[in-house]
Amino acid sequence: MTYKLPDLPYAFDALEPVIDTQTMQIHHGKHHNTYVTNLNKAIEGKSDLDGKSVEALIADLSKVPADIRNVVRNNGGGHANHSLFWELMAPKGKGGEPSPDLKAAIDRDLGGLAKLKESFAAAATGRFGSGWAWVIVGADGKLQITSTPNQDSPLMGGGVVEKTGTPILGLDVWEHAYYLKYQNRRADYVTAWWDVVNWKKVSELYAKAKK
Ligand code: MN3
Repeated sequence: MTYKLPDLPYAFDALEPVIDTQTMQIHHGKHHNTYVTNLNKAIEGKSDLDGKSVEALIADLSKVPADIRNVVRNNGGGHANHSLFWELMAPKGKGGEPSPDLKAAIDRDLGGLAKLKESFAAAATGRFGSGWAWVIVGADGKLQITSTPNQDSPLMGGGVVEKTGTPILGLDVWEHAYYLKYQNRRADYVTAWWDVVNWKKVSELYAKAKK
């Protein structure tokens, strides 16, 4: 099986003015595509890994042969993270609101939506260098905020990441995700990003993950 670059669920300019067209084109067509290409190259001829979804592949890296483990960690992580990221966004005004169920969980576990945004921003701006900020559903069914370096995913078990769980919201804080428009102002990008969050999708992911 080979992994494929998914189409964006909207046009390249659909997230303007929060995320500019050129950033979306380069981010999807070059950066994400490179992760897919490198992942396919790495697993070529490894029949043991055949047919695994990228999420299953990265969830247990101990099953990946040692000589390609880091390549799969970086590029499989990159493919999984970006495939999710595109789905988590929608044009301004189209993303809806958290479902009543998700809203209740946010209130219960994270102190409400305003506090979630504050803690998430702290995770996103506090991540030194490149990485991601996340809201995950932990093994106990509770929401948690975390961040990962590089292309690590909260799906990576076995002590690879600080907190393992199912990601339901994630923000790419690599410079390639925002530099053309925001330059060094990562905090402004994080604040603006809430306008394009697809809460309908986040709510769906929460409903699936909490089971
Ligand atoms: Mn990226």
